[in-house]
Amino acid sequence: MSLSLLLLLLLLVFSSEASHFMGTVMTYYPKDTNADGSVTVVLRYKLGYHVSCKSDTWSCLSRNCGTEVSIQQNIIDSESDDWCQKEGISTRLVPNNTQFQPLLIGGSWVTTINNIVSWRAVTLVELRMRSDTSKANTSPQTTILPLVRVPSNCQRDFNLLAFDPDGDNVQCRYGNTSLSECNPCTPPSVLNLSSSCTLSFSPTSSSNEGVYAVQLVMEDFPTHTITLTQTNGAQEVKTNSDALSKIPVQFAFSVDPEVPSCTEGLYLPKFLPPTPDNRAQLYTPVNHSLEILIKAETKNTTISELLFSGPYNVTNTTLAAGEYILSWTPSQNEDGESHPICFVVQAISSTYNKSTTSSHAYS
Ligand SMILES: *[C@@H]1O[C@H](CO)[C@@H](O)[C@H](O)[C@H]1NC(C)=O
Ligand SMILES: *[C@@H]1O[C@H](CO)[C@@H](O)[C@H](O)[C@H]1NC(C)=O
Ligand SMILES: *[C@@H]1O[C@H](CO)[C@@H](O)[C@H](O)[C@H]1NC(C)=O
Ligand SMILES: *[C@@H]1O[C@H](CO)[C@@H](O)[C@H](O)[C@H]1NC(C)=O
Ligand SMILES: *[C@@H]1O[C@H](CO)[C@@H](O)[C@H](O)[C@H]1NC(C)=O
Ligand SMILES: *[C@@H]1O[C@H](CO)[C@@H](O)[C@H](O)[C@H]1NC(C)=O
Ligand SMILES: CC(=O)N[C@H]1CO[C@H](CO)[C@@H](O)[C@@H]1O
Ligand SMILES: CC(=O)N[C@H]1CO[C@H](CO)[C@@H](O)[C@@H]1O
Repeated sequence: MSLSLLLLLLLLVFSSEASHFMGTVMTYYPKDTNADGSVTVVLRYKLGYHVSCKSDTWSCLSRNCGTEVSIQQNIIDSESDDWCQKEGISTRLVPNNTQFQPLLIGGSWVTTINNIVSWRAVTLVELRMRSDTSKANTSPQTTILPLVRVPSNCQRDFNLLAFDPDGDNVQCRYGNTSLSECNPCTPPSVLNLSSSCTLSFSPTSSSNEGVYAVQLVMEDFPTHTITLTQTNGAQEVKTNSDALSKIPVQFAFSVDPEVPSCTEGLYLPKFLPPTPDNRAQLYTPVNHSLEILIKAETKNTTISELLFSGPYNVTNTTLAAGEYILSWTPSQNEDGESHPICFVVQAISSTYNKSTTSSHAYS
């Protein structure tokens, strides 16, 4: 393979210095509700950037996001010359359980192919007490890599991680420009989205190759009618067609040059046992390390690396080409929580310079 040619190809795609944003995801977990009605909530977000990680912080759309008790940002993983992804963990104390909306605004996306002007993402944090669980609502849990790839000639379905700790029904839709959920929200022409959070790509002509911005909104719907109760006693009924919270799921999607074969295991990596199934749920007690063994093979390309997104402190170990271990040890303050992890294995060849296949797992 030729690294210089590969870099050239990428430089053509990402031409502008200032255009570096490669998406975001935010999820939240409520912690304690205090005697005075104030609530502690942990917001976790991912920020994706082209080449190297930058610093950006979320602001507040609805002005009642409370006070930030602690904040930390750490780099999760990066792919040389392509992307870097950070995780931010912001613990906030809000005076009551009224809804609030964290907002992320900034400069340019890494691509302008679908006419995105600048980045914008909004989360709706719902913390009112649910009648079914007697707890504050938790958002859907998901994560994604900053850059997802597909060869232009291959049919692929991407089943995004979509898990809800409250047992709610999780649905996806594209962001809506009139709701100011992105700026603007133009969906990529090359993808079809199902409400169950599957993105389908159909083979397309090479003229559609390039990097697209995908700006989704993920929402949780109760499976039956529930009541939400505010600190001051006010109540609201939510049926199974009312979204409770909403989170942004934004990433770059690259339609790459075609491969000679779309069969997994030839040019595109194929996962082998004991790699966990997509959307598998794994369990580990606090202070015990969870190890995910990943194996993949290709016949006509060389596996180059494992790329992942998940909580900071997930570590990867390379056992051999195509054999990796991801490990993660949850801490005491993550007890009882679910955290999303996703990964892809990437391969390189002289005829087809880059390819990925993806899978996802939970813990
Ligand atoms: C909740 O707190 C916000 C300030 O953060 C305040 O504006 C609002 O009136 C309070 N709501 C209730 C129901 O107490
Ligand atoms: C976007 O939101 C507006 C305002 O709520 C609504 O009227 C419209 O139907 C939504 N568009 C889509 C595509 O859902
Ligand atoms: C999306 O779905 C429509 C209708 O099923 C189909 O005609 C179209 O080719 C699909 N587009 C993509 C990019 O998969
Ligand atoms: C986990 O480890 C921490 C620090 O070592 C300790 O304080 C805590 O009690 C441990 N929790 C459990 C459930 O073992
Ligand atoms: C893949 O490589 C094998 C040899 O390992 C070769 O026989 C086969 O033709 C190649 N397949 C394609 C689609 O190029
Ligand atoms: C990462 O692990 C270190 C050492 O176990 C711990 O002190 C730190 O709090 C962890 N950070 C996060 C964000 O989980
Ligand atoms: C699809 C693609 O860009 N292929 C290029 C990969 O690199 C080789 C050189 O090693 C080029 O010849 C291919 O065109
Ligand atoms: C984020 C992380 O831990 N990445 C490491 C994965 O493994 C490769 C090879 O062992 C390292 O180079 C990365 O730093």
